[in-house]
Amino acid sequence: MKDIYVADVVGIEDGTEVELKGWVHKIYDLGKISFVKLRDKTGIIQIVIDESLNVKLRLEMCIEIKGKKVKNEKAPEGIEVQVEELNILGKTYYDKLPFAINAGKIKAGLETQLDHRTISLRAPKIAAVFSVQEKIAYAFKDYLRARKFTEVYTPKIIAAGTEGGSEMFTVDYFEHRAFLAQSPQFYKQMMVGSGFERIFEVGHAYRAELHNTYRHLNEYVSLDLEMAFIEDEFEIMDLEEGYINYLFKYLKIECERELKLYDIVLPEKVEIPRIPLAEAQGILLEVYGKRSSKADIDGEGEKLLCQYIKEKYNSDFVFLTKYPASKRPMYTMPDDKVAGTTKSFDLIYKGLEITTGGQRIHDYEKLIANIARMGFKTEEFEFYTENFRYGMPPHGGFAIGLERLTMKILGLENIREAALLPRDMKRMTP
Ligand code: AMO
Repeated sequence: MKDIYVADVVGIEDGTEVELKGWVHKIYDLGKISFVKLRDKTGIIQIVIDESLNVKLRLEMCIEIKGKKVKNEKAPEGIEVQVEELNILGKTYYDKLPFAINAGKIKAGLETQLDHRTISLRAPKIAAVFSVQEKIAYAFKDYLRARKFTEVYTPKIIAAGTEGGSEMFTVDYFEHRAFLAQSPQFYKQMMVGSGFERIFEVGHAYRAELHNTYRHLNEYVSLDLEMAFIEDEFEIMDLEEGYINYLFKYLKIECERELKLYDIVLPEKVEIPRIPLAEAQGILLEVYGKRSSKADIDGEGEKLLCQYIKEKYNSDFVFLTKYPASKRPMYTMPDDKVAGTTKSFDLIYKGLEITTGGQRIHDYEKLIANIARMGFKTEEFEFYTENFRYGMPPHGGFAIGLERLTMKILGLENIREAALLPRDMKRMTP
């Protein structure tokens, strides 16, 4: 077993014997003596190997060493380990590494890096993306647990789509046709009605979208929540704004090293402007001469709008509210105050939609009428609507795309960089 990690060595008294295990990151062979960088999940440390040990190291070998921690002003962090014993735990079997991972930025293109994902992930800067991502999900759970939310795990093999008929992967399920869940939408609402009141789920979602873009994946991780007894969709936006503030504070403490690697300074406080979609479309037309389709803002529009919001409100985020009913799924609560609109919203962050949310229809008869109005067969949704016959509380929720949030926090250009093992139209391996 491993007791000490590289990052722990800084705090250990000079002259102490340490045992470390990790990978050979870099080798400077000076003949009589070699300076080697040893890497583990917490960092990189210089180790000094005398030729008398008679070992032939190669990059990425997995090794264990025993040695003395000593000060050396010339070494990174001012410390190194003088090796007394070295064992090779994992040999290497390559002619040439697919690309160098010890020279700062990887020079290979993204597709090549993804072809060899287990190698590119060894580069500390790439691995840092996933430390941040893990903390984003962790903070989501922490924030919600402190507010009486319960974590649930809902099925990903489902009988009917939630977000409209298209974009679903089909699965042979014995003698039936099933689908991969586009979202836990129905189940999160059902669980709220079953008495959980407040639930969240961090799980995979599947979209058979024919989009091979910088912002689409065919499998992504969704940070979902649903909450009962709300007054309106603004409470849901308050909750999300609270999470973003909690998250940024948390990342500043927990991911200081990772944020530094990406040169990211997160704001101290986030206050998110809330603008009805129609007003945002007006701004785009007036300020940028950009026309939008009737019910939406396209990718370019999202970017321009964020530029405007940044200049006017100094915010990287904006909530777009009051989406037209024609653009929202059948579970969305209509807004009776503004004809044709709904109590739903999107959250745009640095020019990219990262969230959809809103209040849902909780009245059984209204929901059935809406399902029928949208041209669906109500009997196919009985498994979902049944609960609504037995007293459904007013409720709402939202979902954040984990990879999109990670990507925007770290300033990455392509969503695939924020997916551990991305699935897109052209990629099913590794
Ligand atoms: P929506 O379909 O807008 O809403 O999805 C919610 C969020 O999930 C992320 N997302 C994606 N990320 C990567 N690749 C994709 N192909 C992809 N599709 C969606 C985005 C998006 O904002 N049930 C509703 C949520 C709700 O109302 O609670 C839903 O799924 O960040």
